[in-house]
Amino acid sequence: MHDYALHMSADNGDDDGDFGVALQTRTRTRRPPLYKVLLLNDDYTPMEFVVHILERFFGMTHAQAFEIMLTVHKKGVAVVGVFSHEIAETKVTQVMDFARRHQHPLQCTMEKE
Ligand code: TYC
Repeated sequence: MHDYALHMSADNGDDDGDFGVALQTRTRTRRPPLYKVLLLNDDYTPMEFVVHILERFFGMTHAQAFEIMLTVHKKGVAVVGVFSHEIAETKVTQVMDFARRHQHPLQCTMEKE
């Protein structure tokens, strides 16, 4: 009729001292990499246009935007923000599309931090 005896030594009863506690391996959680968004200088894009971009897409105040724009103008390049890969890509696309629509040669790129 019943066949309990067949299972007595298997891994189900407590006959083998196994209380069924699962073993957990430590999983290393890694923070996702961050990306710097860079704005590059050129000789043609108007200063006010760059200031507008920094206000519009990077949430800077007019004073902050003017300061960063001047840094790019003098040094050739500046980091305008640090973001996740997806957000950085979106910022670069927004800036490049906006500059192209206004026929300015402004360049914006991203690089891993
Ligand atoms: N150099 C430009 C000018 O003199 C201004 C400028 C600043 C252009 C920053 C691009 O990312 C830039 N009109």
